[in-house]
Amino acid sequence: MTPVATHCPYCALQCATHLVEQPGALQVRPRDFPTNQGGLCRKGWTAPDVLTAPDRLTTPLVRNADGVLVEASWDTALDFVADRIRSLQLAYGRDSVAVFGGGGLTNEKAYALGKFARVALRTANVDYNGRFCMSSAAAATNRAFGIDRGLPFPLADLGGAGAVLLVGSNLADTMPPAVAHLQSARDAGGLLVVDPRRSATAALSGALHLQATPGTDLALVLSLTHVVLQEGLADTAYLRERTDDPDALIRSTAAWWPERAERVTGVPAATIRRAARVLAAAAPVHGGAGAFILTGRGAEQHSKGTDTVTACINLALALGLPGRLGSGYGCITGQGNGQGGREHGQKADQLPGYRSISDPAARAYVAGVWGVRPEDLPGPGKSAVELINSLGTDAGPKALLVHGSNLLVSAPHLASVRDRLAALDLLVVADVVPSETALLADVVFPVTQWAEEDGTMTSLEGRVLRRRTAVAAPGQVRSDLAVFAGLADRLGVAGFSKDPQEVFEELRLASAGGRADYSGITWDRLDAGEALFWPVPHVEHPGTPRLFADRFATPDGRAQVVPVDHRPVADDLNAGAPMYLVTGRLLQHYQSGAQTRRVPELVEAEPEVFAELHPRVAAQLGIADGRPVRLRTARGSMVLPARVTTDVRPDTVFVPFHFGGVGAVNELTNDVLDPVSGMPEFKACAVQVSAASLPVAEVSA
Ligand SMILES: Nc1nc2c(c(=O)[nH]1)N[C@H]1C(S)=C(S)[C@@H](COP(=O)(O)OP(=O)(O)OC[C@H]3O[C@@H](n4cnc5c(=O)[nH]c(N)nc54)[C@H](O)[C@@H]3O)O[C@H]1N2
Ligand SMILES: Nc1nc2c(c(=O)[nH]1)N[C@H]1C(S)=C(S)[C@@H](COP(=O)(O)OP(=O)(O)OC[C@H]3O[C@@H](n4cnc5c(=O)[nH]c(N)nc54)[C@H](O)[C@@H]3O)O[C@H]1N2
Ligand code: SF4
Ligand SMILES: [Mo]
Repeated sequence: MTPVATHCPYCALQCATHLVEQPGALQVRPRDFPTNQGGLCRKGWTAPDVLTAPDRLTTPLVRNADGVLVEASWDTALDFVADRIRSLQLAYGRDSVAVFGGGGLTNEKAYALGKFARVALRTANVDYNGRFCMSSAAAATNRAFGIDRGLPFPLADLGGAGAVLLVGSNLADTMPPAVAHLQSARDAGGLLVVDPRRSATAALSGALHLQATPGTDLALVLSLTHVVLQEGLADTAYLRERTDDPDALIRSTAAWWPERAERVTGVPAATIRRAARVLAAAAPVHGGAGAFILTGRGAEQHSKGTDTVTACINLALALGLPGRLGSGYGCITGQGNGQGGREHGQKADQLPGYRSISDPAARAYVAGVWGVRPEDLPGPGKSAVELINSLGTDAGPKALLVHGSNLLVSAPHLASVRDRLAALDLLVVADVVPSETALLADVVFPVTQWAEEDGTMTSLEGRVLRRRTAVAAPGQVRSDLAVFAGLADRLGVAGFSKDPQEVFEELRLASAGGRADYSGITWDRLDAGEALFWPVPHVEHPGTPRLFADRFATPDGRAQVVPVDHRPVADDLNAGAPMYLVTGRLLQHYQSGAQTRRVPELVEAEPEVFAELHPRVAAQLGIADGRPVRLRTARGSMVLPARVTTDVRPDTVFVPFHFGGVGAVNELTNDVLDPVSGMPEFKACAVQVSAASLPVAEVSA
């Protein structure tokens, strides 16, 4: 077999790979590419194992009268689902059927999913797991810059920087090959990391690890901005020319002198001053080599995530970074197609091309492409958690179709998710493996994964990439596209293609003139190796690697300063729950673990959930390393082994979220939402910690 050039199935770095047939199995080889520079992480190397997972789904499954999932033909399964959809919509209306998508789906699948919801089902109830991921940064960048492209510059631009401030990102574990791009900042002593844990990334930053109290990034960043302004380090010409309201920026940070921020964040005032100066020295206004401010989920997955990102943007504006070559603000998108997934209409309030579903002109245009009347398109729906919480209620959806998410592990406050899923009349899950969520479904569709399909993905830098078929799909596996087409056909709605390239051609047209304009991108251009960063408004257009050089995408072309202020975590510390529970990722596992918990090498490296505890706390509570500890929050309780380490703050417990069943930390997390973005507060809530005598990994609600 000639090596097939494609990209890794997992994260948004989309490392370039070659797939080659070795005796017995498909193997991955890294391919040179600007984001990974020939590197791959352990998950990427072992990704082919998921293709041949022993319990890979290979036929449709339908739950029988005894409640058992049994094999069925595609026709039987599709007929059954279409019949149920028809009768539920007849009885309860169009919105009684909901669709939940994922940021791992290709652009073609994401586009088809949104169109299927709006045109075939005509339901307003569609949203996706990007709500758990990118939504706070998306909301903040949309309101400040008028556009949401995670990195508005190629990742490799970081390579020359004098300083990089990472707020709540653990790149060294979550995108290991990307660490190479931080080398220049590290060499200059300018790598700053805000994290309540001494993560692998924080460890790279030496003394500039700002180990703030969980949930206090907003106060910290307001204070960094305060220092920049007070010490005359701001780029005043930039503020005047490129932002709409410099005074609002000054006013909103005036009260955040470092000594006050120290009391809130626990970061010494002297460290805050030093960090602000290091960052400012690298800014172009001071002749520095360039500075970047980047946010990750640690800053964003909070009920104030949008405001925290806004504060980061305001700091970047004060330093004159956005739109300058070699400097900027960016959000590090997470899922493989986390960027493209949020542009083509999976989101509750969105139509393809990153258009608003509330905008009459956008509705008219997209309705035209879809051959329907604008008034027949539904309006905006509910955000993910609101949608989940409405399932099976009197006014809520009675059926849910899930494509590309394992909600029963990854959504917050799982006891409630379980109740809501159980209250449904119909749960349909399309997946590649029997995930925790699929095992609960009435109907399961077995679908293709990365190496079995063609399509496009859009990486964290907004670059559109080709995914290519290397092997045939096993058994009766079909693409999600075939599920949408098969159901639409049975519902009597035409216009759904199973062919990804045909779908892409339609996506080009539907996105034309939108903010995320793909109309100039063709598979031929991608196959010829062109580096196409959106927007690409026509086929002669070279693409847009860097945004904002001359103007922002706002009506007046200036960045909008949105004044924000600090507020505490929603479920904050109290006498009964005196520590913070924070959650996040391990290098070895991906998301809900549905895929990586099926890779023997990764399971061997990290077989089970654990809780990181500071030695002082462990000693106080009489908990030895490896011994069971009980965590209890207002929503649930679990028992898991302790991992005693000085890497966490003494007031903090860290638990990875990659494990299901009794190992699922989302039993404990808070589903309170950011009012702007709909992001749940995954990253911080109050927890009671105690020694446990129960066997490890026992959970109760
Ligand atoms: N190995 C691996 N890589 C992945 C993924 C994966 O599941 N596994 N998933 C991909 C996806 S979808 C995403 S979204 C990205 C996420 O990538 P990251 O954002 O890097 O991942 P997290 O581990 O969720 O969070 C980063 C850090 O936030 C810290 N943190 C927790 N609370 C706070 C807080 O209040 N403030 C601050 N400043 N920090 C806090 C945690 O200690 C953690 O080290 O990774 C992508 N890459
Ligand atoms: N406590 C806590 N919870 C979190 C987070 C956290 O930091 N802390 N992070 C959140 C974040 S950032 C994210 S992105 C979410 C992610 O959490 P999930 O939405 O659960 O993401 P995955 O585990 O990637 O689930 C994807 C599912 O789709 C399947 N799949 C893969 N490819 C395809 C395909 O092409 N089609 C279909 N139909 N299925 C496919 C996979 O096998 C898997 O079962 O978790 C969120 N949950
Ligand atoms: S860093 Fe991300 S894209 Fe690269 S190999 Fe690892 S999981 Fe795959
Ligand atoms: Mo994510």
